[in-house]
Amino acid sequence: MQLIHAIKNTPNKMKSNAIIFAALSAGLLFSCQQKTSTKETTESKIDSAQQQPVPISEPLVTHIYTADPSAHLFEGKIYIYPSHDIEAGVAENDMGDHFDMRDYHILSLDSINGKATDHGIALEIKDIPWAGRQLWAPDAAYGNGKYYLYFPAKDKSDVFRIGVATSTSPAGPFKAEARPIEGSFSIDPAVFIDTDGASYMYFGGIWGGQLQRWSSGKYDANGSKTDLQKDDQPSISPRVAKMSKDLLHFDGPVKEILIKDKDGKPLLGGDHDRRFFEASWMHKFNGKYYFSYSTGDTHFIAYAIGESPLGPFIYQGVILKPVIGWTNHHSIIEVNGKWYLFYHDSVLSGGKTHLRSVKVTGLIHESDGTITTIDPYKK
Ligand code: FUB
Repeated sequence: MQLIHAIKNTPNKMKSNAIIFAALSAGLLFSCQQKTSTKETTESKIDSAQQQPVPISEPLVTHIYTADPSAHLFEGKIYIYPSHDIEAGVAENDMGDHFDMRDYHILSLDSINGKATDHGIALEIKDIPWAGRQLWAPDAAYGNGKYYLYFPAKDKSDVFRIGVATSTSPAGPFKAEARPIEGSFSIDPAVFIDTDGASYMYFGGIWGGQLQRWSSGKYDANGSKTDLQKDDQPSISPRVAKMSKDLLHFDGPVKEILIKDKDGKPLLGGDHDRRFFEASWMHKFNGKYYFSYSTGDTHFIAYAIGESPLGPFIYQGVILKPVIGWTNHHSIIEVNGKWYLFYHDSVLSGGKTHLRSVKVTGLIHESDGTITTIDPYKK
């Protein structure tokens, strides 16, 4: 794992991806088309030929690339709402232009160890009236007898907004609303419905997710491409908005989420190992609110615990160590009394940043409420 850790704090996505890819490849090229068992092929090749990390889990599907999994239990099955990664031929850069996804496929599992079903195209960019490009990490919710698919996309002015589409089935197809959610911006929506029925959307992502360009409350097209470059100031905050009962709108203002250290001090912009980057998720365990997220350029899934869904949250530690590939993204759900982490990595594509595969593994809450850190590779 030294090679993965060596990329920490690398300011350029391309550089770090090249290092990971070099570590993994050296004669190793996995194809999405390969017909042999992925488990056998991946493990035996990595293990015997290169002494490279052996994954703890295998892709849920191998006929397409999938990423950013948001998992939910609907109608007695596990539904997974992922990004659908494609080789679009767009050069890699720090703004994430190479993530040029154009549709969503929804996956389902009858049981956690079952075979995944791909339900086909659920929504396409051409059917979203306001969208210009880049369908990034989605989420879903159920309410009012309907299913809701929430998704980020750049609008026709190249500004990320968050849209919503509805369906009578968890597998879609989904019909998009004519306009993005009013007041929405940036990426990675995660909708959490609390035990009292109140619903919240967590969202935001820096760098390609453009959150750093909203610091004045308005979009600054000439704003920074990465951080705010203020390492000694509180880091950029993820956002939360209460949702209306129809789950189609924000009900009230967008608020900033405060993540503090155990001394009560806000995490700073220069604290790349702990500060928020993208990929929000919320789960509730033993009455406490667990806000989890990716640290982006340091590649961790980290978590912080709070007493309210609106925060503040106190940083606790790492849920998932870095994966092969640049991005780290996840969701956490409970199935039949056990907890699971859905995540992705780029092993199947030979380390390509923009060609990822969704996976699942068990997650443990310790008796003190902390979460056991997961290493996605056996060595
Ligand atoms: O898939 C595109 C972007 O990569 C997501 O929106 C981020 O969370 C990262 O996984």
